[in-house]
Amino acid sequence: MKIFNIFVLAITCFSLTLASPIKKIKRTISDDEYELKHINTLDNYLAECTVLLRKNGDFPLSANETNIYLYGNGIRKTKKGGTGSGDVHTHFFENIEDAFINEGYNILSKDFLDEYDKLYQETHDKFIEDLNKGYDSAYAAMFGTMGVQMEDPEHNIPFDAEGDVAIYVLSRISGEGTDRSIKKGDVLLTDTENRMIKALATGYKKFMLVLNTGGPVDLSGLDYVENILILSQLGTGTSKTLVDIVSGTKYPSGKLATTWTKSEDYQQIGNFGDNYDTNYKEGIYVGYRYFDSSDVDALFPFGFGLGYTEFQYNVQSVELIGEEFSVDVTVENVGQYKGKEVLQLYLSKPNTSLDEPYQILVNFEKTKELLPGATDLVHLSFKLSEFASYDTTTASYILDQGSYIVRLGNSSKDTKPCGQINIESKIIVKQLQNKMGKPEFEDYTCVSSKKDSEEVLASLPNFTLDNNVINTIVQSYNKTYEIEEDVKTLTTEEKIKLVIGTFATDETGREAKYGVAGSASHTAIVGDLLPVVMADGPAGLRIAKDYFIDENGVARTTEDSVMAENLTEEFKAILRSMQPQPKEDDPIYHQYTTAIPIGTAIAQSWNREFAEICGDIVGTEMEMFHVQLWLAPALNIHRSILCGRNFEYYSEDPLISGIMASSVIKGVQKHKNTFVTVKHFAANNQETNRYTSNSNVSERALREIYLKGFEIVMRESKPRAVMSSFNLINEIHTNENRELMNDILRNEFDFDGVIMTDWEVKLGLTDKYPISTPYKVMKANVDMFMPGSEADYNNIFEALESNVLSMEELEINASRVYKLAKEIEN
Ligand SMILES: *[C@@H]1O[C@H](CO)[C@@H](O)[C@H](O)[C@H]1NC(C)=O
Ligand SMILES: *[C@@H]1O[C@H](CO)[C@@H](O)[C@H](O)[C@H]1NC(C)=O
Ligand SMILES: *[C@@H]1O[C@H](CO)[C@@H](O)[C@H](O)[C@H]1NC(C)=O
Ligand SMILES: *[C@@H]1O[C@H](CO)[C@@H](O)[C@H](O)[C@H]1NC(C)=O
Ligand SMILES: *[C@@H]1O[C@H](CO)[C@@H](O)[C@H](O)[C@H]1NC(C)=O
Ligand SMILES: *[C@@H]1O[C@H](CO)[C@@H](O)[C@H](O)[C@H]1NC(C)=O
Ligand SMILES: *[C@@H]1O[C@H](CO)[C@@H](O)[C@H](O)[C@H]1NC(C)=O
Ligand SMILES: *[C@H]1O[C@H](CO)[C@@H](O)[C@H](O)[C@H]1NC(C)=O
Repeated sequence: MKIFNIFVLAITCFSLTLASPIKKIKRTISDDEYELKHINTLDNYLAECTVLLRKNGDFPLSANETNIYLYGNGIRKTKKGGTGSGDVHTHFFENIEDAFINEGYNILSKDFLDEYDKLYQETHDKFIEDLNKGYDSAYAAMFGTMGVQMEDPEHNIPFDAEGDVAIYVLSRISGEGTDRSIKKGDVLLTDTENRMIKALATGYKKFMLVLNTGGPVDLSGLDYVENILILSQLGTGTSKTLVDIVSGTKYPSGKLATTWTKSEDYQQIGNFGDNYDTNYKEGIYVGYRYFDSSDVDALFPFGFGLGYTEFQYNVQSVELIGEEFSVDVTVENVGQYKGKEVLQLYLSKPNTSLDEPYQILVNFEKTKELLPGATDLVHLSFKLSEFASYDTTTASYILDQGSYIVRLGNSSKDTKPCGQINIESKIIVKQLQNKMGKPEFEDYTCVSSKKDSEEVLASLPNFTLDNNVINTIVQSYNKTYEIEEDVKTLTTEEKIKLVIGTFATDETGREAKYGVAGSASHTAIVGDLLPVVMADGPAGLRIAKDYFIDENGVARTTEDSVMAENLTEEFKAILRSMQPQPKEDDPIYHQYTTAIPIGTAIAQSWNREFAEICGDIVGTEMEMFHVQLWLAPALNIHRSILCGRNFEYYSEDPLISGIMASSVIKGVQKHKNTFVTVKHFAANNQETNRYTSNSNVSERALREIYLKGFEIVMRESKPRAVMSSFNLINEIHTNENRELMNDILRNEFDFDGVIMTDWEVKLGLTDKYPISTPYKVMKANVDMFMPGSEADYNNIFEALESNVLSMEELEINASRVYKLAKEIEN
């Protein structure tokens, strides 16, 4: 039953991605200036995304150390990013071995690498065969195998156990559709990896372990490894960046945006990945909020990262003006190498009436590049009201009476008080209404045993907040929406078409004609409106790399879907045979795009300017290829390290997530006619059962952790579209939840753009929760049901006929889509 339904839906989806554009630039592989330009721009920054976890001074290498041994699954199969909709087509990607060779290194471990390749190929062939067994159609296999990862094979391939310099690159990949797991070959090292790393670390004069992964692996028990670098997955420039760091041309200056520690030390207070219900019992104790409060010693804490050099910092002055606290700090490079340091400001709130974590991040700044001996002055500030706590009993954001300690540090484990603010009586910052329902459990609470000594407190600058500087905001929920006059003149058919994605209605792909090969969908072509073309991200702009123009003038991709990557040749051939193929003399055009770093790596740079540059590159390529709406960035929270899609997301902390996403958005939206769709709104923190999963979460945790980043983004960068998530929250589909979409998103966060569902929300077949229904989604004030189908059209039509949905309601939602499309035309 399930398989059958997937089959039907898959066809809609598939035909969409195949048929495509026309009024486009025809590119050949030689038109690569834009790519080279983008690669060079990124090259100046990529090392800032890498995090040096341990160092003993052996790296960077000196110029004469050019003979090196390279080991590990990441040397030839280097990962530039994750799988799924985040995978982009770039044509300049090189693996780590080639990057070292290009920079003049002599690789001494080729025999090993050749043997490993053979083993990998055999293992992979068998993996593909086993994986596809049991599927009776190519479509079912395509969906069923999505994101499933092959475990790295154990082996006994001989290697040189002694030498001068060895680098071991360990890769892991994950992606949409499947979560990671705590097993060897994923979060844990395989026996072979452990054995080889130990031998190399002890047998070589210099050894570095490099992690080419999208998220944490468990590094406990590797105490003998003295140089560890998180290279992460940096897109097109991944491999060259490693070579530049090893040679000293560049230096690492990233810091963790998510805690890396022993797998069993991550909090498991709530559950993860269960069939239907995921209970966020840990409440607000996500990431460092948990580690810092419960005094669990993380191996590598949030905000941690070394450089080749060392820094010292000294507070120059602190002040409280109105409700804004600020601190000026000098940072001096006291080491031997160039570097950049990131300073972080945290706030400890009093637990007068609400339980509070030990501290929360309130701002951060990165220094400019500092030569040895050089100094920079860094200014950090924050407004108290932006970090008020949500009190569910009064449905308000409050700053409680008590003493607030501001801490400055270079990681969440290494913070020192730099100021104290007293609030003499409770302040209600914002009066809201509770909107999101209530789970059956009470959130976990935790009282930290850490205490600041009386001596330290007495020596701190001490301020008292004047309560009058914060005026209580009373939120109203009565925002009204306008209907575009032009929309009223459309036919009912046209209005409905505007609120669903454009599905191919006939074999020539008439409706899809104006899309771009490999794009995700576009808005309806009604009247004189041009379609708004949508394409995936977030690791760059994802469109087809090759296409030809068919006899109807439709651009069609010739390539296999990336989702077909792990199908048997037999299944692949079936899919290919259903796809139009070019005639012999049809020219093939290319649309390569630049792969930017994964979201987590962008966050690790702690560099707003760099995040904006990433967005700028995407925006430039969107303009070039006539894509108007990027289905990114994605800013869900790293609730568990196991979420298969974490690499697309930024952090376990909502502030850095919101700030990084805002910077990316500014970069994209400064281009003409290019806009973003922030996703997945909200509390979408696992891939297992993603269509049926219900996130049971308290209103406080939702607001302080899971909605916070979106709130920041709405305020800072005005994204033009939002995509809802697959999951339910407290048993209601996010896309059918009017409280979430209308009351919170449109009223509280003042969002005026288009809201769309994620693709194929109807795959949510379950006995427990009903699937999303197009007309209910519309009623919740979501504007587009994606990717749309004839059945969706009929569902809305019938709701209108039976007056379950009014024409006015439809017109309001259609107006927003209409407005966006109209803007693009002009
Ligand atoms: C490499 O050069 C350094 C000086 O930069 C020198 O101390 C070292 O002995 C040289 N090593 C080799 C292997 O030649
Ligand atoms: C196919 O399998 C490989 C090896 O496990 C994996 O890296 C890749 O992500 C898979 N591709 C897809 C689309 O799932
Ligand atoms: C606040 O912390 C103290 C210990 O420092 C604890 O006894 C008290 O229960 C906490 N109050 C709340 C509301 O969590
Ligand atoms: C962080 O700062 C402290 C001083 O507060 C210093 O002792 C420590 O070495 C620094 N750590 C890093 C990783 O720079
Ligand atoms: C800071 O000021 C508050 C309010 O004036 C006072 O209660 C507190 O004792 C002072 N703390 C220190 C350490 O001076
Ligand atoms: C909306 O509600 C607020 C109070 O919540 C009220 O002041 C305002 O007049 C209302 N606006 C409309 C258009 O009803
Ligand atoms: C999830 O929360 C709902 C209430 O919103 C409750 O009915 C349901 O039992 C909860 N699920 C679990 C597993 O606790
Ligand atoms: C559209 O928006 C209006 C106004 O918020 C809302 O009442 C309605 O339910 C939405 N749905 C449709 C189909 O118009």
